[in-house]
Order: sequence, then C-alpha cells, then structure tokens
Amino acid sequence: SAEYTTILSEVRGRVGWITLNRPEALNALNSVLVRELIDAALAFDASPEIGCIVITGSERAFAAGADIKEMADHSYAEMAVGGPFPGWGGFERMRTPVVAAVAGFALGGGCELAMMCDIILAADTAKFGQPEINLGVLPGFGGSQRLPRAIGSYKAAELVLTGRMMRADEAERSGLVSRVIPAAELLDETAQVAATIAAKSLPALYAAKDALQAAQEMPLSEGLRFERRAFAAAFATEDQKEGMRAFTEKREPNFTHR
Ligand code: CO8
Repeated sequence: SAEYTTILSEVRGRVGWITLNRPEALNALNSVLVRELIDAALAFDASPEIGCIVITGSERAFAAGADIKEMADHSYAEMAVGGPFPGWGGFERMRTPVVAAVAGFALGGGCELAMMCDIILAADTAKFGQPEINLGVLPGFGGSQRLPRAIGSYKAAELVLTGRMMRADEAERSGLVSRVIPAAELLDETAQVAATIAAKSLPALYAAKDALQAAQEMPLSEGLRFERRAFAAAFATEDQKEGMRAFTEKREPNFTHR
C-alpha cells in the first residue's frame, strides 16, 4: 500500500506479502516499521481473501534487530510502559498462517520476529542469533521463551548467553528452520509453500494453527482435549464436507472457505 514508507505490502493470489524495506539499516525494526508491519499484517489477517501471509526482508537482512539507535536513550519507564513497539499482541494472535522467508541476518528482534511466524524458511545465507547480550541487555521480543522451545534449552542458553550467530544449516539441524533453500530460489520456493497453504480451507487453517499454538502453551492432556473439540468443530464446515466428498470422488476439492 502506498502510504507505507518502511515496508512493501502486496497481494498475490490468496497470499499477502510483506517485505521489510529499510535497506539503509539492514531492516532494523524502528517504531515506524513495526507500526507499518503490524498494520499490514493485521489487515491481511482480517481478510477472508488471504490464506497465508509471508514476511521477508532483503538478500542481506531479514532484520538485524530492533533499531539500536532509536532505542538507546529510552528510560526504564518508557520501555516498561509498552516501549516503542506496542501492538505485538495483535500480531502474535493472528489466525492466518505466517511464513518467514529469511535471507541474511535475522538477529535479536529479527530472529524473534521470525519466531513469531509459524514456519521459517531460510536461504543458505541466513544467520540467526540473539546478540542482545553484547549490548548489555537480553532478548525482549520473546527470544528467551521461543528459542528454548524451538531448539532446546541448552542450545538456546548458549546462543543467548554468548550472543553468537548460527548459520542456516545449524538452524535447520536445531529445528528452528524447516528448510534451507539456495538464496536465489528463496522467494520462488516461499511463494510455492505459501500458495500451497493458502489454497487450503481457511477455517481448517485457522483451526490447525490454533491447535499448533495450543501445543506451545498447554499441558498434553489439555492440548489433546483442545484438539479433539477443534476436530469435531471442523465437521460443522462446508469445506470438511467438500474435502471428504472430493476424496471419495477422486477429484481435487473446491474449498469455499466456509
Ligand atoms: N539498529 C540500528 N541500526 C542498525 C542495526 C540495528 N539493530 N543493525 C544494523 N544497523 C545499521 C548500521 O548501523 C549501519 O548503519 P550506518 O551505515 O548508518 O552506520 C547499517 O545498518 C549497516 O550495518 P553494518 O555496517 O553494521 O553492516 P555489517 O555487515 O558490517 O554488520 C551486522 C552487520 C553484524 C548485522 C551488524 O550491523 C550488527 O551487529 N547489527 C546489530 C545486531 C544486533 O545487535 N541486533 C540486536 C538489536 S537489540 C534487539 O533486537 C532487542 C529486541 C527487543 C526489543 C523489545 C522492545 C519492547
């Protein structure tokens, strides 16, 4: 949309694309970029025409973290009262699946932004890390919580306490990244993954994402009950009838997202 200055936002079929675009600062997340990113993402999330959201950066950087220059002089009170970036709660509660396509640096808030997405695809040039410790602080966008859940507590501790970067292949082995893709093919491959997702039944996608998120937060017994109710509820959709009818008729389903 034309009014954005730090991101590009574009609809391709049923996929909403957001490209972080502050090349002069390696896509560092300043308050304008964060506001625009959340605004664009929530608009896609609210649209029944969008079945998947992609967030990507440039070849050099997904995002090199929160904008250190903007943040440096903030007081305790300013950070405690929401900081420069209110609104993440809405981003984290989006129902639409979100794919992060990471090339180059995904550091600090950049790594944390990728971890707020459901799937992380990485170019072979990607570098992940939580270097906040080098700045005399600690991760502040969820890194100390999501990284241990993603890669295990001991490996996360090493990364958070040393601040070192992890290359794409190590991130894939660790389970942070689902696939490493040659850099030149990252966007095409991401477009295919996103289009594959976006073609599915939207209510089924919402329910599946909801259940996957519940798995991060609930004990197993509660999560299994959550899933069981969601599975039963899926039988109230037209898409369930269509999906199962299409299977028995040996044809592709024609989902209407209802
Ligand atoms: N903030 C501001 N500017 C940045 C940032 C950043 N995070 N990263 C890079 N830039 C700028 C540089 O200052 C430089 O600008 P200029 O040309 O005007 O000097 C430009 O981008 C290019 O960067 P470099 O010249 O440094 O490029 P290199 O290739 O030499 O190095 C690195 C690339 C290694 C990525 C290096 O730029 C770097 O270390 N960046 C900082 C990484 C970092 O520490 N990130 C963590 C930031 S803290 C954070 O994310 C906390 C999140 C929680 C916030 C919670 C709020 C509620």
